[in-house]
Amino acid sequence: MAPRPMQRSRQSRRRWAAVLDWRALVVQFKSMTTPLLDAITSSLDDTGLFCRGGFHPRPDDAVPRLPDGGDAGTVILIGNAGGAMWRAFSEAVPDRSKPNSLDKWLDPLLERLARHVGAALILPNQGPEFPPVQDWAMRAEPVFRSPIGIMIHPDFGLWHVYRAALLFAERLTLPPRANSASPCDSCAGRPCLKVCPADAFGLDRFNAQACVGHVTSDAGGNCQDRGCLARRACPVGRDFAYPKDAGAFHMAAVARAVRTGHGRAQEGEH
Ligand code: B12
Ligand code: SF4
Ligand code: SF4
Repeated sequence: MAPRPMQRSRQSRRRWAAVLDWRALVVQFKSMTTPLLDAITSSLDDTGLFCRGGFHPRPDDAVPRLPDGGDAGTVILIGNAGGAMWRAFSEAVPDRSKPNSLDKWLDPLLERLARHVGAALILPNQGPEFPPVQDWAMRAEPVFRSPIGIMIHPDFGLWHVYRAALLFAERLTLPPRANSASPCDSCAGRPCLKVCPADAFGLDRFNAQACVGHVTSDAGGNCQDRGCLARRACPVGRDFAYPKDAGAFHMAAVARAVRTGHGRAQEGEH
């Protein structure tokens, strides 16, 4: 049986209390990062977000300095995959018709998490200048640039996004990065490149104007109502495909972002 709201809020209070305990854990056991990763993940249980892995930054990673001017020793990425975050968001925010409703739900939650674990917070969709989060993702976990620009994950396919980077001063011990090949290497038909009605995918760039021109036209209903057709054509990770209303929500956010020149206010939602 699903927990009642009161039970849920007690559970969530307990989780946040636990996050505070983990802060003590970080100080006490700086070398034992796996419990910290598990702890962050379980604190995000009700949100559909989870730890996407981490890395120790090198100068060419272009990781910003910490607020005190020091170098970050560890970066941990937080993100979502499949429909879990959408379900949590829909339950928490029944009226999602206003622009930025996802940002307004997510940002305070991520800010609170960062504060409690003593990390500096980077929101990847906050810019310009945008942080190179896809490059960071490749350092943290086995994801690869797909022919349509989005990173592909062997399990989640194209159905995942990065919501935050947590920067720690300490060089924390991280679990080894998993290894695997890109699913695109063995994808003979490459259907993602064959279905875009706007021909929006160049060799190394995405034509956002062409995409949004089509999506918002009378002929664009398929992408507008269900999300990017090219993304949906990929055979990898289909079990993680976003629910239909999530596809429409993110597509509307993309259209707003492009129409307003990719301003921060409309970026986070996509
Ligand atoms: C601005 C932005 C957009 C803009 C323009 C994107 C563009 N490609 O031009 C708009 C609003 C249109 C957009 C749309 C989407 N976006 Co967007 N976007 C961003 C954002 C905030 C900044 C990207 C950027 O300009 N970086 C700066 C420049 C200098 O980087 P860059 O090295 O040139 O690389 C970018 C492009 O050149 C391009 N690119 C680079 N190499 C190649 C190679 C090929 C073959 C192609 C086609 C593109 C391409 O992709 C990079 C990222 O867009 C990033 C978050 C981030 N911090 O990176 C998310 C981000 C790339 N978007 C994301 C997503 C999910 C989408 C959508 C799928 C959402 C949707 N509703 O369908 C669409 C589809 C876009 C697509 N097919 O590429 C995710 C991708 C997650 C992942 N698994 O990789 C990111 C990483 C956000 C996140 N927080 O995770 N996006
Ligand atoms: S359709 Fe094939 S080539 Fe395209 S992203 Fe999916 S696996 Fe990669
Ligand atoms: S949303 Fe539709 S028009 Fe835009 S890139 Fe995807 S398939 Fe092409």
